[in-house]
Amino acid sequence: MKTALTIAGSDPTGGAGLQADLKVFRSFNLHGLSVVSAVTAQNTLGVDAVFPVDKEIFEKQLRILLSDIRPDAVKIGMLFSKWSVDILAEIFSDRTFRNIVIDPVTISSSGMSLVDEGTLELIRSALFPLSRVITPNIYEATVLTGIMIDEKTGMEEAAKALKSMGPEVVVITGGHLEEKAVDLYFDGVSHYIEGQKLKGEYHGTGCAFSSAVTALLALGHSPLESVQRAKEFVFHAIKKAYHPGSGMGMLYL
Ligand code: PXL
Repeated sequence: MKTALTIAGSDPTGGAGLQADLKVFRSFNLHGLSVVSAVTAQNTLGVDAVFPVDKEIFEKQLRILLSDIRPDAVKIGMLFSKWSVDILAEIFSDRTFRNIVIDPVTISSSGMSLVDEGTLELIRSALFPLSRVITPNIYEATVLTGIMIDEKTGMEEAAKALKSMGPEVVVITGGHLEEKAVDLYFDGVSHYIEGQKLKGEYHGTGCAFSSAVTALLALGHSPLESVQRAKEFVFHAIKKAYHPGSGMGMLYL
């Protein structure tokens, strides 16, 4: 069985973070591995608190796991602390891990910051060059590039700037054009991936998308095919979403 690793925060609701990633990996028939970077306290109404794990706990989990199992793909989600980026940069610096997907998480849907000051900049400079695919949403792409994204031209300009930071492929999610959901896949050439827009507020769509891309890369698909299929997976997961709490809906993963 192929394996995929998520390095991410814990979300007790199971809607985002490593719990969601593991469910997605299982949906694609992979064995999921997980290393926790931070523990959040949250419910479907929002994130209440973020507790990064100690440096030693983070590093030990990774080194012991990787000394035994070599994942076919790795997803990097929420990393709160700058030192966690340094540890990952060192571990992955030998470039023997090709399928690294980075979801540059910044804030929760409810507006809580999920990164310490300076962490995102460090992810950009130290981890983007080691990655195969990065999956910022429009907001994250704006923060990372300083480019205002209001329409297609802004999205392409930001994608070019992000690609120059080192990843093989940039996917900017969450665009809207004429009532359609439009993501931009950029590997030097732009491919627009259109989908139907669905109403409602759902938790963890970014996590589910990036972990589905990771799963599909682990299975040997090309980045473009992985992104197209991941988008379809999330669309169906949203269509079958449900509400276990009084706040945001949970995807059917
Ligand atoms: O969706 C971003 C995200 C990632 N990781 C964790 C989260 C959230 C959003 O709440 O809680 C652990």
